[in-house]
Amino acid sequence: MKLPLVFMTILATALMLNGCQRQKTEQSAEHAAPETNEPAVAEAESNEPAMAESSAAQHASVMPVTIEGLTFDAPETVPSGWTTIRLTNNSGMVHFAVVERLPEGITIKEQQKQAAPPFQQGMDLLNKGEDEAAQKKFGELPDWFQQMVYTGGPGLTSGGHHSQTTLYLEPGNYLLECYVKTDGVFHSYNPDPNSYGMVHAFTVTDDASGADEPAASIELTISSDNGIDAPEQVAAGEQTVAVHFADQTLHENFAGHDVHLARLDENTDLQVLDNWMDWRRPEGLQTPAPVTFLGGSNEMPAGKTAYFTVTLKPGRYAWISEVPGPHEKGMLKTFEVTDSNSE
Ligand SMILES: [Cu+2]
Repeated sequence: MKLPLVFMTILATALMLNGCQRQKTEQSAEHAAPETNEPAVAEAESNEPAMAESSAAQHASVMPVTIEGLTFDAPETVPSGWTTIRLTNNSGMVHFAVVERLPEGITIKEQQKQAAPPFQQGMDLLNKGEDEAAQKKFGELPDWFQQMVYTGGPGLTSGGHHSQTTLYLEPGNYLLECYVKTDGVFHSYNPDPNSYGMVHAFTVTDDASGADEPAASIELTISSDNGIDAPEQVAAGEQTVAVHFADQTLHENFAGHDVHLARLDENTDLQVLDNWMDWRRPEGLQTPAPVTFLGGSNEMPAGKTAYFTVTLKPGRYAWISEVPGPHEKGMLKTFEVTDSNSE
């Protein structure tokens, strides 16, 4: 995931964003092919946060993020502390919102002008099978790119669905980025140099929200050695999953591991899903997705924890990481959601 993040950086300044994003939306319609296998909005109830009651006792600081087309609509400033990002995906395709902390002096402009283009040009080469030239192109990424810190955020969320992820935000300058691809083009890259891709800049202020850390009903741990460790059976209904990042590492796709939730059906081919998680493949992270994604947590540094709240109906699901070969790494784990009344 890391590579495409760069794209977002450039987009940053809030005021500029609003103006630019509007242009971007119109333009993006061109490179956003309509999806054919995305679930209809009516089907989205499975991950609707029914949190009004459960969260009532706790104080939450909410950052609403709405996706229309290839545009994030989100606040430009949020207080620091525990922050609940509520993602509403009104588009017809799958997206995510990875939160990236920018290095000192770097803005959305640098991200879009210096990082997004090498990623896209490298991807164009990968699509042509020119792997060596692609690696060279990725080598053109600016030094500051290595200093961006990926700090979580809502995982892959299919069109017409909502997802909710809570994380602790320190004061600083950040981006939200989506680098899912459509027609081989990263959402965070806009071929028009005067417009931004799917990136949103925001500032976390010194003001502390004082929001509470959520209470988890399920514990999940991800690590390089043991992959994803989570319960194999989960009761239907609202669950808040604590996603613990025991460690972090750079995988072959220049990204760290993260955790996404997929709802499977009887036709799901797990090998197709496995391949889809590697953005370097022409078919990787390319819309439409082979499953319905319900959110999760993008990668975080070692020792961090995110909380992902979801309402589950009975069925078969998988936790999966956006890394090459997740099954082999223990980062594709299927599990069952059972009717809580039948137990
Ligand atoms: Cu996207």
